[in-house]
Amino acid sequence: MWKTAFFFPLFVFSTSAAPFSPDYVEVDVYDVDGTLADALAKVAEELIGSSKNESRGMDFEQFVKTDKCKANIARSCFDDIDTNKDGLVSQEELEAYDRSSMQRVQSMFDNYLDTSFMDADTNRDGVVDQQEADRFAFNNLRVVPDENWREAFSSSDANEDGLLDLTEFKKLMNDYSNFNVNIVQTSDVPTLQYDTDTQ
Ligand SMILES: [Ca+2]
Ligand SMILES: [Ca+2]
Repeated sequence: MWKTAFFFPLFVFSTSAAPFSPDYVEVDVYDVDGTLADALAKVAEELIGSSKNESRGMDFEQFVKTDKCKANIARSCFDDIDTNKDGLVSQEELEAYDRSSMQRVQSMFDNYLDTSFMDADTNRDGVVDQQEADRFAFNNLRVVPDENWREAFSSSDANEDGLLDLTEFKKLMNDYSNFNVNIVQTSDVPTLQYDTDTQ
């Protein structure tokens, strides 16, 4: 019976490391029990260990290749996404980042809608009437306030009082492009002012 431990080098190529940069793993072929099965189990353990990085996420080099962020900001982008600071970007971290990016965009859009509502409500009575909406369409959205636009207005007026509160106005802003509205052509605009009083 072999009693002397016998070592041999085993090269394990880690998929997350740079190409052809082997990890050196020392394996005792005959461990305390002297069985090859145990030694192989140990090898398997090492291999699983070395592939763990792959399931835990991308390192910086792999991240750059995904073009998730522009090259000049890739480093700070990577650090932002890597919230647990383990030097890897996991699927969960990527999803969390995408969610927060979406929220940022959504909140910018919400702010834009709030500001638009204030711009549209020129008499400051807290609602946008047809005339205010028409003026806003022409001056701010470059949309012709024709029957298509007015149809969009009516369809957003949930309580059918002829006025849009903030919620109804937001619906109009989200939906009006589905009503085949016409875009103001530059030749149609002798002046940037549109005044429904003269209509
Ligand atoms: Ca108003
Ligand atoms: Ca209404």
